[in-house]
Amino acid sequence: MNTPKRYLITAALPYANGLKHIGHLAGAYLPADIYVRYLKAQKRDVVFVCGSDEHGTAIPIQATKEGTTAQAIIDKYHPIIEQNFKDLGIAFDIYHRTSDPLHHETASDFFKNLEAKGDLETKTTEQYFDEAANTFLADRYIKGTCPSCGHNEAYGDQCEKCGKTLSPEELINPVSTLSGKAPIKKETTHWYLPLNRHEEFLRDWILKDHAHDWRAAVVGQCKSWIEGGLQPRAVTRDLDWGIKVPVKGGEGKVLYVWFDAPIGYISATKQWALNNNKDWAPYWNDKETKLVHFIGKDNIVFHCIIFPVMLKLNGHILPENVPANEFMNLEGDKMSTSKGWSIEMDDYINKWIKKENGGPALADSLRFYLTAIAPESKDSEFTWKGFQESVNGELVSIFANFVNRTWVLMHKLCNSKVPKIHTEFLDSEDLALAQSVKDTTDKVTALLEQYKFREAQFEVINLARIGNQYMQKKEPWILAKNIDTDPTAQAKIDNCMHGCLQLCANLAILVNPFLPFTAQKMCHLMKVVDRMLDWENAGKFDLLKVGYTLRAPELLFRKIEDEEIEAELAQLQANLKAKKITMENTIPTEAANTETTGTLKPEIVFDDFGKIDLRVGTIVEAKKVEKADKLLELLVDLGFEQRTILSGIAMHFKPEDIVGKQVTIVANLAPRKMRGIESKGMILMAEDAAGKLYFVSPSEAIAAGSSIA
Ligand code: B3M
Ligand code: ZN
Repeated sequence: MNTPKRYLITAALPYANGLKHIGHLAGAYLPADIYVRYLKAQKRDVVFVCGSDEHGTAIPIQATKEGTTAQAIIDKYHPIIEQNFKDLGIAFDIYHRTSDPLHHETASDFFKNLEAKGDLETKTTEQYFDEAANTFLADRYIKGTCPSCGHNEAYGDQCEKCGKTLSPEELINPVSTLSGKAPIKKETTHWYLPLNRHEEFLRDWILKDHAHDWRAAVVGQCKSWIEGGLQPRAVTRDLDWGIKVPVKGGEGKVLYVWFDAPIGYISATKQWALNNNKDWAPYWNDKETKLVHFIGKDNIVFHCIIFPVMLKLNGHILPENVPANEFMNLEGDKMSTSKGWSIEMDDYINKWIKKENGGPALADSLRFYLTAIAPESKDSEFTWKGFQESVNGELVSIFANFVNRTWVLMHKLCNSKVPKIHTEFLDSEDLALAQSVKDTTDKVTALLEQYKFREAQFEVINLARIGNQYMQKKEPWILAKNIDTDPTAQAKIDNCMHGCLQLCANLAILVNPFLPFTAQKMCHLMKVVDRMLDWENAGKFDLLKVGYTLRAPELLFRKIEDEEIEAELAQLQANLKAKKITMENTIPTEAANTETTGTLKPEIVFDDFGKIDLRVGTIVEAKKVEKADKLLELLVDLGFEQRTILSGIAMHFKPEDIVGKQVTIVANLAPRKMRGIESKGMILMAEDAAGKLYFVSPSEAIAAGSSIA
């Protein structure tokens, strides 16, 4: 493996339109930070850039919600997000912002250059225009019925119910969210990046060159984009918030946010260079730079297809890798700030870190669990119980316990000093311990180079586990009892404690990328300077000098208590309810009406309906599903059989209140497994405009299994 001359590491620029949650943290920022800390410990030349994404419709939309201006929104959230990252130990070299003049200039120049070289095309099309508001409508400003699932609050770019990507043209009965009126079509001219011209380049670069070193899911997504046929992508918008289109004919238009945002990585590097008296150019132009983008999977196409084409056209280097993560869910459901189902970084910091028994150790506790369940190859799930188990079972019982026992015993049995080695008494276990340190170092190094952070962290904890086993075998406390009778006892104690201390020093180095606050605290205990954490020291067994006095023991982590977890779970439910109420209160009346009276799903023929087998069922048993707050597990009698059906109604009904109820069942729905339980069928519910649920029941009790048609 050739060591690159320098590294430029980026983490996706978060929209400064609100607080960011721990799913974002786990998706891009934490893995990027681990990688960068590792590279810096390796003394590589590395710059880690990030910043706020302050353009796009997300910002003015939030401004409308909060009754303020777009500028006020970014000025509110940019500093909070920046501070949140700091408190969680995410150590960017610069946290820039795309509203900065330097960025406007950089993105403008970029656009002008492509335009001048003929790398962009213009095209005139008809787009939705709101006559009342006298403005073209960005995708997010148009709502209508989803052609795919019938949800009547789908946006012009996506249906949030079924997740389908849409274009405004696909919406049935579109309305403008600005005026509530149906928009008209009007001609407008835009600039396009003709991706179709670069298909061969993308095929070669991704599907050939990087088919094996990029994550399979990343290559897979790129492949389906390329094979689906690449189309020219509009890179300008009719909007007044953003970077003005800097060429003739661009009046009243701005650059598309996904055109300017990734250029933000370059502007951030420029600002970093200015701050540090360095040259930014080699980081983006020299082939010997290794560029790596850390992102979540929803950003893959922008970082692997669109931005690389832009980079190539503007004469820059291409990313060496884009280790995108899948999503992290929360307690059985997708994380979503707008729905109230999430844990904001800001909340976690206030509740856990900035509390009396909190402190930076609690930042590391979160970092630890998020890496332990990192969604590197598939979606994963954060649960508060899992957090507790992970912290108590591994950080406290294994890692902190080993360090603490070592410190306590060293003070008690070795006079608070690093004891010397008595070579004549070294045995195979002592040698094996030193070998484990070397082996773990090699493994962790290789895993980090391959972006396998989850496994790498596991290996570090495993080394502490090995330390515990070693100490358990050696039993220095038993040797201490025989010190008067056994002349070899002190020598054996010394050897054991010497080994444990050197192991601790190595643990500090290896854990540093993952748990930086802990590594600092360990340096403090060992009375060593940061330099000891240099990666080149890992694997060495003489890091702590014989005779050196060490500080008194201090606990590295505290246990997470049951009550704390219960409080968090209750809070989550409360947030969900609160959001639901505010959302209901903010839905405009017109939209609320369409929920109950308005638009229908696309027409179906009788045969479509005939495929559904609806039956009357009687609920005979109901209980909560463990770790899934929304689900009830029901046993439903259909006359000819009883079957298990899971239903997402736990927030609306108590199990004991619904036993005996007759309900409508979709009886021939393909079975689905959730939470390890197979659900066979679905219960139909009616929902009123306020979100209250009702069973659909026969008017009088009838035989279970009766069919409905
Ligand atoms: N702001 C979307 C997101 O936060 C977008 C990323 C920009 S990265 C250049 O997921
Ligand atoms: Zn839909």
